[in-house]
Amino acid sequence: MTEIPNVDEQRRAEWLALYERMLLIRRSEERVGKAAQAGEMPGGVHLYIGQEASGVGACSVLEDTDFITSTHRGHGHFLAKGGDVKAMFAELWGKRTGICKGMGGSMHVADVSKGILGANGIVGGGIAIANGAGMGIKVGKEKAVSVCLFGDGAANQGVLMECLNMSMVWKFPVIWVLENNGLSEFTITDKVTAGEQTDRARAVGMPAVTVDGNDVIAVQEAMKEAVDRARAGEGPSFIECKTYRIRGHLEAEDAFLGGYSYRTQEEIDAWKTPDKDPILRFASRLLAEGGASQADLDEIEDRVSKQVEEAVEFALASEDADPELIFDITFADQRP
Ligand SMILES: Cc1ncc(C[n+]2csc(CCOP(=O)(O)OP(=O)(O)O)c2C)c(N)n1
Repeated sequence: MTEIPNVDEQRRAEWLALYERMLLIRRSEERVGKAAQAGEMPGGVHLYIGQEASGVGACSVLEDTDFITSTHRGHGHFLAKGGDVKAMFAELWGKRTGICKGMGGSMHVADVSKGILGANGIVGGGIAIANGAGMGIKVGKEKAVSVCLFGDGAANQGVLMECLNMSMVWKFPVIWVLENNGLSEFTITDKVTAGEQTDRARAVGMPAVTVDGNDVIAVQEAMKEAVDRARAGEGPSFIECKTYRIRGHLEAEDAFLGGYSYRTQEEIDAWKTPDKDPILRFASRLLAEGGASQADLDEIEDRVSKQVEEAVEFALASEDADPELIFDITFADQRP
């Protein structure tokens, strides 16, 4: 790395690591999108592009012993929490070397050794799982936290109020991280959601904040406070990250919608600009106040590109998943 005088070296290294993690998610998903659009990858994929700062900011203050639950848009969460990129690609391609032996695919990337309790095709499915993990931590008197990453569509599932209430009553160390991207599939959130999301948490007396979800440092700071509170035994917190989904709901969206459009191209383009896109924004900040040079960013770009291409090669060279496994992983001691 290039040496720049008079900079806080520790902060510089931390910020560069945040940048690299966001870029790894972006470049991985661009590659996944390419494969999915070309029909080279099995199954549907929902990309996280545009939301990287929320997941990376949230996971940046967590340890492997802390838990996260994720969504159908889970690749970014998986990588943000330290999931292995090769094992993720192999999973997406349905290979034996995949993180779930190729039996789960895009919507089920999980790695319990890293505290990643799994992506989930059931909207809102992670909410009660995160609450349960929080309960387990509390009962076991551990210092870990459980983080529920969920969307604004999921926030309209009744289970959220049940779990907000329960986590508050019993002071579970749960951090509720709502990634409000303003969309639920092809529906504009404002048309189906009343009131402020944070008021739902405040209704049960839970500390709640709204942050700019495209500002990785703002998310990280809110998370630090919430995690400190949870580890100190002071219970749950709610963080609403305002962000935007740049890609379609799923990669096959155009064919799915058959010409119908729920947003304009101008709206999408506005979120790709250097003052909105979480990665471009953070690159500017790194150069202006983080002590990074363009050479540092270029070096990261090279490293990430190589990592992604190696992951693709690894996945493509791996053997297909073993269909026989279905009997072992679906039912306990039950073979037809
Ligand atoms: C229980 C359930 N209902 C409906 C669906 C279909 N569905 C898939 S994604 C989605 C929208 C989710 O919106 P949000 O939680 O905001 O997440 P985002 O897609 O914006 O990341 C819906 C309704 C589903 N998968 N599961």
